[in-house]
Amino acid sequence: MIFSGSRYVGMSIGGTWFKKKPKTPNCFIPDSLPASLASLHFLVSNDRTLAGQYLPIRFFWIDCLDNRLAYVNGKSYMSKQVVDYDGTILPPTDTLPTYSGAPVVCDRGRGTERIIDFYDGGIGIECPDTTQIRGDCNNNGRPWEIADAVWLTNYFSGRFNCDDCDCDPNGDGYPCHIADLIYIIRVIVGELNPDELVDTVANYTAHFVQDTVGQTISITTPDAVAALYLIMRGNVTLESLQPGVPVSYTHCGEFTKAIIYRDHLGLQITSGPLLKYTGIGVLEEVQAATMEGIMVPTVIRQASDLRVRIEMEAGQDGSGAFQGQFAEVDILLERSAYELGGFNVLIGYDATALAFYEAFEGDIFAECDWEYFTYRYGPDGNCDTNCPSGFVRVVGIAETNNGPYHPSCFLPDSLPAQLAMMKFLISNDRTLECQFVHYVLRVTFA
Ligand SMILES: [Ca+2]
Ligand SMILES: [Ca+2]
Ligand SMILES: [Ca+2]
Repeated sequence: MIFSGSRYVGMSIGGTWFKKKPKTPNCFIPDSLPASLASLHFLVSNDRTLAGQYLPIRFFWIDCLDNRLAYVNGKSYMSKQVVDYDGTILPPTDTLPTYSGAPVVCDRGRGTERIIDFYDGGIGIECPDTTQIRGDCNNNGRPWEIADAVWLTNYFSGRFNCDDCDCDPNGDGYPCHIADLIYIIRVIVGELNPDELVDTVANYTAHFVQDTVGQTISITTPDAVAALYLIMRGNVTLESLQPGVPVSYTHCGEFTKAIIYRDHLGLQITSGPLLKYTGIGVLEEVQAATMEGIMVPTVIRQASDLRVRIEMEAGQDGSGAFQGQFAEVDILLERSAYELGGFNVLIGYDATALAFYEAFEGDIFAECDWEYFTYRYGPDGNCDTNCPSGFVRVVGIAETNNGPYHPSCFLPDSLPAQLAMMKFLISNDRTLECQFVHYVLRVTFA
């Protein structure tokens, strides 16, 4: 049955009525094929009974001159055969109208040859409105098929232009989560029993930090994560930094959608570097799942939140440090998206005005039970006049291999936190007197 039809005509040279600016084509066939002859735009009905159906769009013959290609010398070509959208060859008919190509009656015209293969196409409606049966993501009435896992994979890869997805194989009430994909895959391969509902969420949180300068994303998780789904705003290219665990991704509109998962080896994703990317993108959403198909809560932070400051101990408010006396300068952690494993800072100062005396552990050591602190001062490196005249290197490490003792935290509950404190003796050289003390006291990261 014909619901509607359309006719499209193109010519390489227009008729003589194109008076304004006669144009001639610069080629009659593009350098590479396939090439688009024309583009058809349709509005797809939102009738939900169409969900999951395929809507064919076919060539159609009303008379013998339909569906022809013309050669530049005027010769005209017509259909040899017609292949339908599902790959079947449509059997020729004797009469018009027909979907099956020009019938035999059309062979009478001179200068025509049957050499064209026509291939029909169409539009697949891939997005069911609702999923009634648990595990039946493609909504065809048969749950736990491989096709259901493929459907869900395609949903994550953004191959469907669908906002709606309410497929919830693991039954935790959060539809279309990466945990659902893991769950359905493991049910299909016989590793999980679909009768057991997942009615819980993991009791730990995976933290993600995007470093927009280094263009990396890292993960910190206290326990196992088997799979991740990430959405970045912006089209970026991604490379996995997790040994043996690949990333697959697609560009979907202005977003990049990525799945990080190694199915058959059961490799887990561990704390550390996760992804390297090129291009401009902002990590907007991460979903995480365990191997049991349980959802893991996630938190995203930007690495630009990391800030370390050398305190302006004197001079900023007009008060000066007294010459011949000690002054103390803090190294503060003002912002951090990371739990820290330690720090190693190299500080430069003017040794003609300041004599380094000693460095102390900052409050973070007491508050978090950090385990190692050291410092060293004096010449550092061979940079001669390019270097400051004084150096202090200050090192703190949260965890050392000292048996059952572990730090109680890697990041204090509140910031700023004091990482270290440096004590200087200020020269009593009177030529320094009344100078801007904060200039004399200038202490910088080297
Ligand atoms: Ca199904
Ligand atoms: Ca779910
Ligand atoms: Ca330890």
